Amino acid sequence: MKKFSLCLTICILGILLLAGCGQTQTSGKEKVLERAPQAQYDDAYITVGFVQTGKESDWRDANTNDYFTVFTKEEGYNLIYVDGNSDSDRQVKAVYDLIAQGVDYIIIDPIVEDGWEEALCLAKEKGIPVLIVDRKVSADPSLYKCWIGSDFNGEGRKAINFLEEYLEKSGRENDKLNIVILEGTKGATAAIGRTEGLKSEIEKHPNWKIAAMECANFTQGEGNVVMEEILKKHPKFDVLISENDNMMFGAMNAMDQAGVGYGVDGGVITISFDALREAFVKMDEGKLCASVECNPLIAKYARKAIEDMESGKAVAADIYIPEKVFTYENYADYMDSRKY
Ligand code: GZL
Repeated sequence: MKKFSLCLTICILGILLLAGCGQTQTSGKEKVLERAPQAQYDDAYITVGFVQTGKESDWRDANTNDYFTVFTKEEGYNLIYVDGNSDSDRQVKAVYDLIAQGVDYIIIDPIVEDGWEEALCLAKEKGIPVLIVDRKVSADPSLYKCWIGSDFNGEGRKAINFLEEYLEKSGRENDKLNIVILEGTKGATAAIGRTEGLKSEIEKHPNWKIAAMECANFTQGEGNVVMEEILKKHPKFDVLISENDNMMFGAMNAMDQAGVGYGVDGGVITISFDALREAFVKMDEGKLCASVECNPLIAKYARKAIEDMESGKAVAADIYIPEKVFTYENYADYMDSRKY
C-alpha cells in the first residue's frame, strides 16, 4: 500500500511541475499556451535570411564572411544568418522559420541538391523570393528567382587540362597513370559537377586509370583519414586530385606520415580546387601543382540580383561567377592580392 501512495505522490508532483514549466497564460479556469509574438523587422531595411551550409572548410568561412561585408545596415540590409551546421534537415527547417518570420528575401546555399521542393513551394506561395547560391537544388527552377555560382563541371575539366599540359612539359603524356580522387560531400553540386568534369576528361586517356575515388566531405580531417586508408590499399599512385584544398591539406599530412613524396619536383602530382591563400603557400613550397579557383565572393552578385528585383528589373536564371586556374608557374603573380 505504501508503494502505491508513493507512486501516486510522485505522479501528482510530476504533473504539477510540468504544468509550471510551459509558457502559459492563466485565463480563469484553463491554461492557454501562447506563442512568442512574431518577429517584427524594421521596414527601413531589406531583411534577408541567409541559410549557409555550415563551417566545413576555409572556403566556406570566406564565403560566409563575404555576406556579412556585403549585406550591411549601412547598405540598407538586415542580414539574418543561419548556420546549417552541415545538416540539410536543419537547413530546410530554417527556411520554414524564415518564411514564418516574414523576411523579404531568402538566400540558400544548399548542402545537397534534394529535399527542397516543399519549402520552396511555401516560400513562393507566401511571396518571398528565394535565391539559390553556390550549390544547386534539384527542385523546379520556377520555385526560385535565380542561381548564382560556379561551373563545377568546367572546373573539373580545367583540372585535367592542367594535368595534360603538366605531363606534356615533362614528356610524360603517354605514361600510364594511376589517379586517386578525393570527392566532396555526396549529393553536393560542387562534388557532382567536379567529378563529372574530371571523369569526362580522364576517360579520353586510355592509359589513365582511376585507382581510387573516396568521399572526404570537403573537410581537412576526413581528407587525412581517408588518404590514410587509401594508402593502405594503394601505396603507389601518380596523381592526387582533391575536390577542395582542405581535403588536399589533410591528404598531404597522411602522405607525409607515410613517406610518400608529392608536388612539383617529383612524386605524386597534386591538384585541388578552391584556390585558398594556403593553397598559394603550398604552391610556393612546391607541394601543390595547381588549384582550380572556386570563387567564394558571391554575396555582391546576390545583392545585385536583389537590387534588380527591388527595382523591377529582370534577373538572369543562372549567374556564373568568373574564376581562374592557379598553378606552380603563375601563383606568384596573384598571391599578394588574394582576399581569402
Ligand atoms: C564550392 C563549394 C564547396 C567548396 C568547398 O562552390 O560548395 O564547398 O569547394 C566547400 O571547399 O566546402
